[in-house]
Amino acid sequence: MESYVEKAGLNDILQKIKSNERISREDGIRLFQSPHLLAVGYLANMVRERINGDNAYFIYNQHINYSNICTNLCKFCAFGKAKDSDKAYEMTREEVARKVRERMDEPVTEIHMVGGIHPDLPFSYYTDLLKEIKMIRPQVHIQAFTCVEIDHLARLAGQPVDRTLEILMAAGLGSIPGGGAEVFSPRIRKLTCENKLSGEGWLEVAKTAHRLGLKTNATMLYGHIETIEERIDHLDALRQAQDETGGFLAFIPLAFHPKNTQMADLSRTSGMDDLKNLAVARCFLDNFPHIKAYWVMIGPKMAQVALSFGADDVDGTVKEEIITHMAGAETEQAMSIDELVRLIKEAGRTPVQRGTLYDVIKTY
Ligand code: V47
Repeated sequence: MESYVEKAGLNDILQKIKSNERISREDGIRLFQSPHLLAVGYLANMVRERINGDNAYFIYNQHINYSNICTNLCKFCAFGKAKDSDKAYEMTREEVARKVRERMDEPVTEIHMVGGIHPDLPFSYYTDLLKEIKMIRPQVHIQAFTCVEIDHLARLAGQPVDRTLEILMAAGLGSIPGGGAEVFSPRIRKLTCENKLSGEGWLEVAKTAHRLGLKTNATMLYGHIETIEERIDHLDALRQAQDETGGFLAFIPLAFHPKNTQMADLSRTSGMDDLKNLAVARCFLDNFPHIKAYWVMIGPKMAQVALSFGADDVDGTVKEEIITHMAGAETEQAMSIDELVRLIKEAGRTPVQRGTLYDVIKTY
């Protein structure tokens, strides 16, 4: 394999990775440009193995999207709707409570809850949702509200972000998911999501959360109009932020789904690109503990293969995923523990059911 890496012209990067030396921006660009997928995967696999051994993680989670009403209306998004759209919805506290109660007989350990930037729900709506969920299911970890929503909630609360987060934590917030990062590049944001919080703003919210002891994830939406350089700049900004705070848990590359979006003329991502994004991220983000292959977006088969290309996590049971399915995902809505365990075992890894903070619940 190492002679193949050498033939692929990546020997210098192999040597850096072997000696645990950080790879540069230019190295990252070369990895993205290389047509030698197996060579890039070999490097990523080395890093994965060093950090996570044989473990491959999954979680028993439930997704709740409390509202799709959004003032940002990003061009890549099929989920967000204007308030007056006939497809707009907004759950009451009782409706969210019903969703939680419906699954009380299942061993859900995490509720993943995100929505849009709603024009007029008050701050109390959000704290009430957290409190309600915790009242019904006190042990559950609530991973909710992207950094973009948190910035919006701070404006609603009329408080700085750190104080807002403290209020949300007191109401039951356990950690923050990785959405809303998209691509930090101002060029991409202007072309695809000009109303959205800036990349710097997103990073500032994440770092503020970390300073308060809240863990967060990070994502990158790839496969639309971004360049390789813009991808690496995004990863570089995340790597620098992680050097500062150490508060990121996982990085999740999100494969762009064009259907029903304002960018519907673009194609879906290729298998090559899906694996490359995971593998390059694993090599570049040497300070991120976990790289997640989100099976909902790339399909369970690709997520399985991804476990040999740098990923050590496949997300979880999910159920009722809306954001990707509105944009044309053909994957199922849910996977069972048995299916996830089989997928991971077949890939030669040890399935580990985890809590949100990667505490081990059960090793299979
Ligand atoms: O922020 C929107 C992206 C994100 C599309 O933290 C799209 O563990 C693809 O962030 N095609 C929400 N992606 C999902 C998300 C997430 C999912 C699973 C786990 C975690 C985690 C985070 O989905 C949005 C946006 O970046 N998105 N539209 C689309 N058409």
